[in-house]
Amino acid sequence: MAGSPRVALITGITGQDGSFLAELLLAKGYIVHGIVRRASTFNTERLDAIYADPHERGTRLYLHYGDLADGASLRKILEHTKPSEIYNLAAQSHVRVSFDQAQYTADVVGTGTLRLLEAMREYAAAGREVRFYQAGSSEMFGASAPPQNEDTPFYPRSPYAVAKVAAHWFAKNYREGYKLFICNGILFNHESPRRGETFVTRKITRALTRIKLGLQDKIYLGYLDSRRDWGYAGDYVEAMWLMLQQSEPDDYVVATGNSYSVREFLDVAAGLLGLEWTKHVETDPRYLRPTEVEALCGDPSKARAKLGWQPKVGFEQLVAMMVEHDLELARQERTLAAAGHKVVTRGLSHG
Ligand code: NDP
Ligand code: GDR
Repeated sequence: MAGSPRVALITGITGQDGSFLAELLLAKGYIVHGIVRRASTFNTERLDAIYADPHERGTRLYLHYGDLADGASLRKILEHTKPSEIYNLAAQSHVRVSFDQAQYTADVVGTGTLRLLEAMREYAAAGREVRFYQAGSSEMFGASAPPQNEDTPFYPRSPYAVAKVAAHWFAKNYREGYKLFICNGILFNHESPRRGETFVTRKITRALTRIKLGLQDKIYLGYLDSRRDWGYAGDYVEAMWLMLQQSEPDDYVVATGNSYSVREFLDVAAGLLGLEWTKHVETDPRYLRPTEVEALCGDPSKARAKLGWQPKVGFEQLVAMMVEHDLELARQERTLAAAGHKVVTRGLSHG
C-alpha cells in the first residue's frame, strides 16, 4: 500500500549489529520486528534505548520469540509480521567457541540460514515481495592472503567460518535458483562500545580501563600477532541496508581497507590510558584457536563504487570511543566498590 511504512525483520536483533540496525531502520521510518531467543534472564539490554512497551501508542519495534534452530517458528513469524526486508544476523558468532560447540554452531549458522531461506521462499511464493540480507564474514577468507575482495577464494579456518561459507552458498543458490532478492554481505570485524565482552577489542578495553582504576591487575589473552581490519559497527549496518536498496541483488565486501595487529590495538588503547600493557597482559593457551586466521584486510572498492558506502570512523577514533565508554563503566564500578558493594565482572575471563 502506497505510503505505508516499510517492514523489516531482524534475526539477532539483541546482538551488537542487530541493535545498531534496528536504530537505523527505526530512524528511517520502518516498522521493525526482531526475533529473540527465550532466556532465563533478560537478553534485550542493547535494545533498552529504543524498546517501548507494545501496549503504548506509536510503537514501531516489536519482538517475537523464535530461534534459527526452529524452522516452524521462523515461518510463523514471517507470516505474522509480513516483512519486505529480512536481515539474518543471528549466529553463534564467537570463533573460539565454535571449536567447542562445532555442531551447534554449524546448525545455527549454516542450517539455520537455510531454514530462514526456506521460510522466505514459501513466503515469496505466496506473492510477497521480500529482500534478504545474509550476514557473511571475512572469516570465510580465513587462510587466503590479504587484501581480500569478492573474488578471493574462501578458505575457512573454524567451524564458524565453514558454516558461514555454507550459509553464503545457500543464499547464492536460492538467489539463482528461485530468483529471490538475496544479498551476501562479507563484513570484516566491526566493533563498538556494544561489542560482546569476549571479543578481543572489548575484552581489552574493558580490562585496561579497569586496570587503570585499580579494579584488576591482569588480562589474559591468546595470540597477539593476528591482524584484523577493524571498523565501526554503526557504519557497517548502513552498508547492510544499502545492499537491499539496490536494483539487483549482489555480494559485497565491507571493510576499511586497513589492518592492525592485536598488539597494535593494545598499544593504542593502553596509550590513551597512559598504561604499559606489557606489565598487565599474560598469555593463556585456552584462548588460542586450533587453527588461527593470521591476517584479514578487506578491499571495499566494490561497496564504495556501487553502494556509495565508505566508513566514517577510523581505527584510532574507534579505540578511543570504546576506551571512553568502558572508562565510564569502570568509574561506576569503582563508585559501587567504594560504597561497599560487591562488583561482579561477568564473563571477563571467558572467550
Ligand atoms: P552477536 O554475537 O553480538 O549477536 C548474535 C545474535 O544472534 C544475538 O542476538 C543472539 O541472541 C542471536 N542468536 C544466537 N543464536 C541464535 C539462535 N539459535 N537463534 C536466534 N538467534 C540467535 O553478533 P554481532 O552482532 O557482532 O554480529 C551479527 C552477525 O554478523 C552474526 O551473524 C555474525 O556472525 C556476523 N558477523 C559479525 C561481524 C562482527 O565483526 N561483529 C563480522 C562479520 C560477520 P542472544 O542475544 O540471545 O545471544
Ligand atoms: P574474530 O574476533 O575471531 O576475528 O571474529 P575476536 O575478537 O574473537 O578475535 C580477533 C583476534 O584476536 C585474537 N585474540 C583473542 N580473541 C579473543 N576473543 N579473546 C582473546 O583473549 C584473544 N587473544 C587474542 C584471536 O585469536 C583473533 O585472531 C569476529 C566475530 O565477530 C565473528 O563473528 C566475525 O565473523 C569476525 O569477527 C569477522
